[in-house]
Amino acid sequence: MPTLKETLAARIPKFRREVDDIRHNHGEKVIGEVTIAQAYGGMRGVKSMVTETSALDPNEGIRFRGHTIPELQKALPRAAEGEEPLPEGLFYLLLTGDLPTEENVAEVTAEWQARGTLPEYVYKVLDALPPQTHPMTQLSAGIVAQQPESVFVRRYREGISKSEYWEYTFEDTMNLLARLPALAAYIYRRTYKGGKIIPADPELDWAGNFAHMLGYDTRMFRELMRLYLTIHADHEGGNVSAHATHLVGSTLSDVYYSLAAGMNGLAGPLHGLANQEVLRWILHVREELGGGVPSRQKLSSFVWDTLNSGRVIPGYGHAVLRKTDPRYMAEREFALKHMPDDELFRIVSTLYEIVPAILIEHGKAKNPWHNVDAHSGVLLMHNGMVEHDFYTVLFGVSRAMGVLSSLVWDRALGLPLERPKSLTTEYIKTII
Ligand code: AMX
Repeated sequence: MPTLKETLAARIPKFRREVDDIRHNHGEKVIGEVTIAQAYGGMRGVKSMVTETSALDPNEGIRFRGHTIPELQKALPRAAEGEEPLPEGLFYLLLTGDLPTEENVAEVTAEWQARGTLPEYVYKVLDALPPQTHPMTQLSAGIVAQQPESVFVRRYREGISKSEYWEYTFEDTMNLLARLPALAAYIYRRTYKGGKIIPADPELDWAGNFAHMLGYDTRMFRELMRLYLTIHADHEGGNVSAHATHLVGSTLSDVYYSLAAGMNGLAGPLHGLANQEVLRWILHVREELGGGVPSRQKLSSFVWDTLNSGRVIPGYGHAVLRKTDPRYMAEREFALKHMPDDELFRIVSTLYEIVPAILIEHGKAKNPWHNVDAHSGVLLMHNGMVEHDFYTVLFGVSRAMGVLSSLVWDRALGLPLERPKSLTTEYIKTII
């Protein structure tokens, strides 16, 4: 069986030729136009970059290399004890475009186990931060602190050909992904559990071992991590964490600098931090309505009160999606299977039934449907992980797989420094 790196090495020259041909022979073809509204408005919908690993359809949701989440739940290899896909399999798919076999996945698991030890000095860097430092700050610091490990930087200094860049970016990617669970678990343990490290279990898969190092040794939590880390991995190229990683990477900054940039973007409340905001709102709903599972009627008036006071309903709406997020549905199915009677899940479930109709009647949100963040928090709460500030770190560990797979391809295709043109309002006034 060819290794993951050999499979990639075989794919790259052919795809490089295809892309070179497209750029050379069709480079002048127009793929879109940009309006003043888009230039001021966060570049929404501007077609201006290429990302191979996944594509987001407004109605259907995410497809990873052409496959939907329900398809992958069936097609990706699973752990012996479980039913959820192994994230190593998704990583193999994102990187190569091929659905992996059990052996392909076992190779990634073994590689990540072998490379998974966090350098001692990273613990010291984290220990120098006050314990109340936000977990996302610690994640970013812990990633960038490992930058001296970069194989790419060492080889670049020695002088390598451009065609080899991807190989050392791949090595850095494998090392960093292998160590992320140990880093994230230490952040959790030092922030919330007195700093006692739980050593890795070499018998477990990447997500199962992560659950173990976090201190959650139940089958349900291992399964939750396998699902969670699979479905949050990628959301095409324009979202902030993907775009920031790609942008910084385009300067030939190594994966440590690039991923830290992506994680700094994920830390914003309009991006990865939304999941903790949603959970806060649901807990607030429960408290305000006197505890337990409030009736549909009570929840309905609470939702209207929130809207009438000029606030948004967290967990609903999306910049691109126009239907229920399939990641939400995967999480809902997990809850229905494992924790149907959980009180917070029942609140989420009632909101699932009543909020879209209310938002449609309210008439503002372009997408009245549920997004992924409406659900993830209650799954973690049910399993005893009550520290909301940590949730975005889990998102980050997963997202690293997608954005770093893309960075390997950026290097493989020799994509150039990113440098769009900005305009001044003075200039805009001259053209209106
Ligand atoms: N509740 C109430 N009003 C909403 C709404 C919601 N959930 N979602 C959108 N709207 C309102 C907007 O505030 C806006 O009002 P305005 O015209 O008075 O400014 C109007 O509907 C049009 O907005 P939009 O084009 O539908 O949304 P957007 O692309 O500008 O923003 C998003 C998308 C996700 C920020 C927005 O839907 C929102 O704030 N949702 C709630 C927060 C949330 O769930 N965030 C997580 C998003 C998922 C993720 O990326 N992690």
